[in-house]
Amino acid sequence: MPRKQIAKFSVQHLQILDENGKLDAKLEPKLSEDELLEIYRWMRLARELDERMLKLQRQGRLGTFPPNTGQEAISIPVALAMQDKDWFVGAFRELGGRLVRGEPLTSTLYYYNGWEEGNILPNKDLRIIPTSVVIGCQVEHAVGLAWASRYKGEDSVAVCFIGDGGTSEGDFHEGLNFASAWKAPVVFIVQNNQWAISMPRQSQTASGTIAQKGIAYDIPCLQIDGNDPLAMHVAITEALDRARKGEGPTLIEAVTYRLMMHTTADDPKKYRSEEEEKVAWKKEPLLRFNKYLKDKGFWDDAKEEPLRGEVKAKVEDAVKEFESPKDWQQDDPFKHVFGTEHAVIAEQHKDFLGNVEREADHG
Ligand SMILES: Cc1ncc(C[n+]2csc(CCOP(=O)(O)OP(=O)(O)O)c2C)c(N)n1
Ligand SMILES: [Mg+2]
Repeated sequence: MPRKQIAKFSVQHLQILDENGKLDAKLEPKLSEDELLEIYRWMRLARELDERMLKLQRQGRLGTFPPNTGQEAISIPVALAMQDKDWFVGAFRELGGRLVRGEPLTSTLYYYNGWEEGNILPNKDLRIIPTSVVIGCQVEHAVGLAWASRYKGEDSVAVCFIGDGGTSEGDFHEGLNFASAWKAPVVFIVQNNQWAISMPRQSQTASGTIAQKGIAYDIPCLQIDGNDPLAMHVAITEALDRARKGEGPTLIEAVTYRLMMHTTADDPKKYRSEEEEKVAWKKEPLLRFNKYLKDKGFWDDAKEEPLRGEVKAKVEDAVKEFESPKDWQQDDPFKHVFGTEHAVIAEQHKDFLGNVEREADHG
């Protein structure tokens, strides 16, 4: 018997706004002036907070953190397209999206100063899962939330973010497999920023695209320019719609670049060229979105200045609050591990207080 072809696959790439801010008008989504400006304002705020955090860290006023600069065009349009009942399940480079969802600016400052209080949301109905530093485990959380939502007839979608490196983890594959087999209402967004600490994308995986990792699980997949907020808007709108219609998960690979260090604890000059960074800075999302808004007549330099002042003031207020005296107790985190009492946690809590007492006795 001759061999016959039984399956054929392809992966599409979507870019609407190119790196020079040039628009493909045929693909432009129908967003109003207000909606477009809202995206831009959140992007500016996230950038300002990220840049300020780097200064604070360098001054010894904040702990180690992973900068988000350059990845604003991904989580912000996503969060704006989501509904309140949807779940936002991030890793650690979704600062803008977290702010859009209602996380206070101070949360990220507390969290990266080692204070668990950064994980307490101002409103318990906010569906934002805490930052996941453990690479990949958030995928299972997202799929579980999505499946639970379906089971309870809630009609909510879980949106899960992961990095390019994270797609090499078993958790990623187990999550995709389950989500597809059970048609769970979940959207997977891979922020392919070309680096996993010092490991370049091409050494991380032999897959030609990361989007194609969905094909093995029969998950519709799409690669987009992750520095293009319009492409991200279109991709997430389609994916949320598919999930809500009961058609199951989507995998979106958003191609971007980690413009800064992995975390403030490393120096990228040791493992990548400055030339590569220079090329990437020319493609960054704020530059091109600013140009697009100006071309549409929605923006100009006279509007830019007050916006910069406004976001600076918001960040300044958050820093003041972050550095104001706190009456938090050092054993408070034990009270938030579970919603209810738990025997093992109670025992650890007791041990901890015993240690604190012994240390105090020894001066
Ligand atoms: C399970 C696990 N393994 C290893 C690490 C150490 N680690 C932290 S970040 C990182 C690389 C992540 O790369 P990627 O998924 O591309 O995300 P990015 O940092 O680029 O956003 C690694 C290996 C970890 N936090 N968790
Ligand atoms: Mg990465």
